[in-house]
Amino acid sequence: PQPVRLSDYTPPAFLVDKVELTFHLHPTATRVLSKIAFRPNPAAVERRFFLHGEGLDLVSAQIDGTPVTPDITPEGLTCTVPDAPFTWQAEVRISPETNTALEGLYMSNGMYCTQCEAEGFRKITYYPDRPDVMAPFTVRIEGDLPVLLSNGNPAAQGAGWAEWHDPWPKPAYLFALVAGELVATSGRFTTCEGRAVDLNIWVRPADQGKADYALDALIRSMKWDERVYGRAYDLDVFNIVAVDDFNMGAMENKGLNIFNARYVLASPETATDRDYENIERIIAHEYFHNWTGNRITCRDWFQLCLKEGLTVFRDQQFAGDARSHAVKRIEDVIALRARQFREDGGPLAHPVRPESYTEINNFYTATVYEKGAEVIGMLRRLVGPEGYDKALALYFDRHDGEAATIEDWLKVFEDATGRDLTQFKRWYSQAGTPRLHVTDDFKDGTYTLHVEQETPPTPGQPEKHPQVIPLAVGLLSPNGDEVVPTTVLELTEEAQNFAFEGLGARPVPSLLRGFSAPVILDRETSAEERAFLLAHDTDPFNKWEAGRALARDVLVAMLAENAAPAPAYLDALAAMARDEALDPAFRALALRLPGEDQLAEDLHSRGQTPDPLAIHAARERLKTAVAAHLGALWPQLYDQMTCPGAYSPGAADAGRRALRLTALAYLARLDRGARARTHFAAADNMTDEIGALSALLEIGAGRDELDRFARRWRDDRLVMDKWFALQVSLAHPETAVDTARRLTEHPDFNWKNPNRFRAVIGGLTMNAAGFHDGSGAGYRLVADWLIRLDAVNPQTAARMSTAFETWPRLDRARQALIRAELNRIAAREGLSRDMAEMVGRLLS
Ligand code: DPP
Ligand code: ZN
Repeated sequence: PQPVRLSDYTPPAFLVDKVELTFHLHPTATRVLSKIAFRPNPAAVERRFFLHGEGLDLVSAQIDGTPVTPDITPEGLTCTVPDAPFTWQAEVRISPETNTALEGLYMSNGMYCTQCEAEGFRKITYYPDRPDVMAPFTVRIEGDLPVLLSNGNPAAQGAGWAEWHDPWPKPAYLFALVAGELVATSGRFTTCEGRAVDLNIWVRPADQGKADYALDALIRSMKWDERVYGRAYDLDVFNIVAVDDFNMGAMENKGLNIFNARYVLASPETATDRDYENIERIIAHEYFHNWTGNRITCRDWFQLCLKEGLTVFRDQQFAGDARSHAVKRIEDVIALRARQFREDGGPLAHPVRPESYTEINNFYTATVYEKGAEVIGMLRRLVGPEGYDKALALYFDRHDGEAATIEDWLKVFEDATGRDLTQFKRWYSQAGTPRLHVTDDFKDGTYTLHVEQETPPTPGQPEKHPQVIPLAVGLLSPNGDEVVPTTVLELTEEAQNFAFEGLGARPVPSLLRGFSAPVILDRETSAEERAFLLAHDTDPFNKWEAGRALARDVLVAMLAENAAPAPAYLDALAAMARDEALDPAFRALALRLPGEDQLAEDLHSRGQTPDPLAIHAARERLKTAVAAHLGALWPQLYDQMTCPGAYSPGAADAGRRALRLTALAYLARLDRGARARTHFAAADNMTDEIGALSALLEIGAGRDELDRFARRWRDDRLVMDKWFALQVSLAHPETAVDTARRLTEHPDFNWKNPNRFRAVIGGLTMNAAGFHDGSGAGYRLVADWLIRLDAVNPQTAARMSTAFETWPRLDRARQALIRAELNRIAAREGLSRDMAEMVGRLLS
């Protein structure tokens, strides 16, 4: 298939004024009747009538009531039409039950549901399936199921049928339909505009009672968007449905969000603090899309970051307000580095706004989402919070009801603030993570920072140009006082100097505060300076960053010289862990060592070839040394960090549990898991249960506990996903591949369920040392399963192929092993477009 290019965009030939759909549901023979009012688009450059359609069985078609016989291809149909408004009618037949790709209309455990973003609607009926064609939809569903849902407001219903009307013009990717035996957790919300909205979270009867937290998160999201962005909800009902088989996290269909069940269902016994946090974040994310995505949508899929970057930025703001901004920022940056920096540094690097794709599903990436959000954070920092608010108000005002572009978005900022964003726009077109090289000097009371920026070449982009980089800086005096509070320096050139005058002594710089730009900071500095910043920095992000850099340097030295961990680091860590002025959640984060994959990346960026097994071994040694050095502190923290009263998933208690379980994990290295076993046996919530089990698995224990866990949770799919994932991801490197293989033979390994597949196969790819086993057995197992899954669910299979994106940084032998597996996949007959594009990019 030919790639689609941004530069080839042309406006649609026909616009749609109205869509009426009727569904006669049947597992293998659903009939879909469509009646669509088309009119020629005055802005069109050509007049060809083309409707997308894939895998549809066309029963009949009419134009203005007269039967027609269109020309049908695998991608859609064409037909001669009047050069004036006309009505298209068609009947197609589809088979939801055999739709294993989980795109279009499919069935999940007897329930009908849909996923149309990006291009799934064309698997439901013939339609101009592109986001710049927006229309109001009326939907009638006929089916022998108690709950029948679609977008918009309920219009009428009776036994075995229901009608829905969505007055807001929308692109087809926001269409949704659900039919099943479902029960609702309901609430009501009155908007600031006085609209009473019925809220329902629909789950299977067996999951009743597990949607209270999701409902609470939804109400808080609605309030927050009114208060912070002035955006109110615009329909009389808001429905959310939890589905077991789902390729992604969730989907923002207008008025009918569909969620992967793992991001809706929670009870203290079955969900961890992390699950609660994810539910809160994703409920908010999908709700916020109602304005940033639905009311204002994307002109074409190249503009995906327009809705996703902005909506991630908004959900991050929301979560920071609901919890702790400092802790949230640190967690977001850990994730950004782990996923986006990794992507940006490898063969899959692409700009936040890509310029071509073969399969758009392959571009729902960390770069589009997370780097897209960072770009908005930088914009806000550059124009200030008030400038940002003015620009956003103008954006909603000017583009409501439209399908917009990144150019529209930036123009709004230029018009609202008067700032020229020509150079800033490079953040959308240039791939790769910029590196900042910083040196400094001090003379006659003047401290000068010399900053150079450089972005390495990425596929298709050999040459890079300087970007606008907001560099937030503070200066500390040698006694620890802040002498220059946070100041934002604006880098625009390849090399620039910034002087600070009138200082009494050489200051210690705190650079890139709050991680003010998604860049890699290179600066030679001493362990003493890092320890100083860990102790004194007033910027919580940089305080954490100093500790992380110290840990990384210690690990790099341990790897190079087989050295013992530097005592200065261990002492600094102990002081921090003991500091009761610090938030427990922050302390837990600071006690977490950099991940193995992160260390591999750090070594690679220093020009070394990482050895995954050596990294694992060094990190284990450091953990044991930290455990021993801070010895008596662990039982103290364990005793202090209890949470009196009933379980609450709020940030305060979750932070205490995180610190307590960190202490428990270190303690397990000293008492061979004795305390962890007691803790597991006494646990009355899933956070404690998983925390204790992880602590045991990490030291090679926990067999009995795993068995007990399985007996207890056998019937709970989401909890059992944890059981599958944990034992693979925490397996000893030598047994990881065998553990994964054994679990694929488990009777409950339902590999067509994306969550279960990700638990086992994804769990293996997350066990860095196990996955990269020198024999290549890990690569082979993952490739075997990707081939198998690709035949039934290309989207999820292609997504997981990113596990191989780090091959260029590995040693020759591993490179050859991975390339052989990728070539083996590439040579398969009948490979999906999704997977073919991914392996092609990975190998290029
Ligand atoms: N648009 C969805 C989301 O990011 C993904 N399909 O929320
Ligand atoms: Zn989204």
